[in-house]
Amino acid sequence: MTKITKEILEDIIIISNFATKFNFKTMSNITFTMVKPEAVEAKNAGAILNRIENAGFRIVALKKVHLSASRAAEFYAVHKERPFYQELIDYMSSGPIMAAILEKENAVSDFRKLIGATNPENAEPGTIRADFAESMAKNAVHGSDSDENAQIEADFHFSVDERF
Ligand code: IDP
Ligand code: MG
Repeated sequence: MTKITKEILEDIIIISNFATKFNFKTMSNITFTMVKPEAVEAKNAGAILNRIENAGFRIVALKKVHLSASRAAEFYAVHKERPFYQELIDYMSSGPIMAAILEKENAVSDFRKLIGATNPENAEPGTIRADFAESMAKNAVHGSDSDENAQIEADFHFSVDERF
């Protein structure tokens, strides 16, 4: 058996710190999205995912899932004081969604640009919401608003062995 000297131990610590930093950097280049119920129902999920891939995002994880009201309430808990909270829960649990983790440099901000403003009337022409949203509430897609929330939202929907 090799004896673990102080030098070897120091090397192990350096390598492990590097691995943590590298992993952290890689993981911050993701965002989380959902194709919302009305867009799935309208058979726009394929077209929307195609736009996302064409914009340079890589699909790390993807699934079709029907959220229960309590799962939707938990996901949107940050909005619980807002007047549209109940409407949002009812809507997001009204039918299946497509949930996905997406990877790209500057994933969060680039994805917000790709989807456009929350209210489709204010969304830039050519954005996903400008082209597919029905209304402020039924606005076709979700996109994380920060790296931290992207991690939380990705973890909410996907286990580690569902990511590739
Ligand atoms: P975002 O999806 O662009 O980040 P948020 O302000 O985080 O917008 O709101 C979350 C979701 O809640 C929106 O995507 C939309 O579906 C819904 N929502 C936001 N504002 C309203 C509203 O005034 N009426 C109804 N639904 C709304
Ligand atoms: Mg938001």
